[in-house]
Amino acid sequence: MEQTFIMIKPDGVQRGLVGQIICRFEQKGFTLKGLKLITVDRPFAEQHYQDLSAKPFFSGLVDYIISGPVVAMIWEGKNVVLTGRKIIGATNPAASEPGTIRGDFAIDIGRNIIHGSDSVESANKECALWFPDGPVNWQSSLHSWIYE
Ligand code: RTP
Repeated sequence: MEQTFIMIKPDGVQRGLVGQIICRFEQKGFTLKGLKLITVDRPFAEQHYQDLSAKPFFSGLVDYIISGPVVAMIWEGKNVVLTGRKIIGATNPAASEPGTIRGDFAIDIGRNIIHGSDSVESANKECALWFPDGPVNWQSSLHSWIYE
């Protein structure tokens, strides 16, 4: 089953949105396979965002991500990478639809409260980077009530 990496950024944690964000993924039917509250250092944040290292906003983005604890998660489910991105909404909250996490809770692109992997390939890389010991191996008893 597909997995994705989701991170509640420092602003989401500071604003007390952790519960509401987790709730949206749970309500959809996805399964939580990894969860930790962690403050990362600059080299780790630079590694996570290495594909964006040439962007003008890169150092501000890294400052933002290391500014406080983040909630790192692995979520599992059918099409969870793409559906997770839809639940999160567009990168710029100004363009995010109401009903999405960024559309409901954020205003500025540089304070958009959550990250979600943008492809299965990035998801696998990011899950391995943040959870080197792998996901928690458990099977939800709801499986047959969610999938036909
Ligand atoms: P994320 O990686 O955080 O899920 O966001 P994303 O795929 O939707 O967007 P991406 O292009 O990968 O950008 C990563 C994060 O960088 C910040 N950003 N700032 N100032 C700017 O123009 C700008 N553009 C992007 C955002 O926090 C974005 O989520």
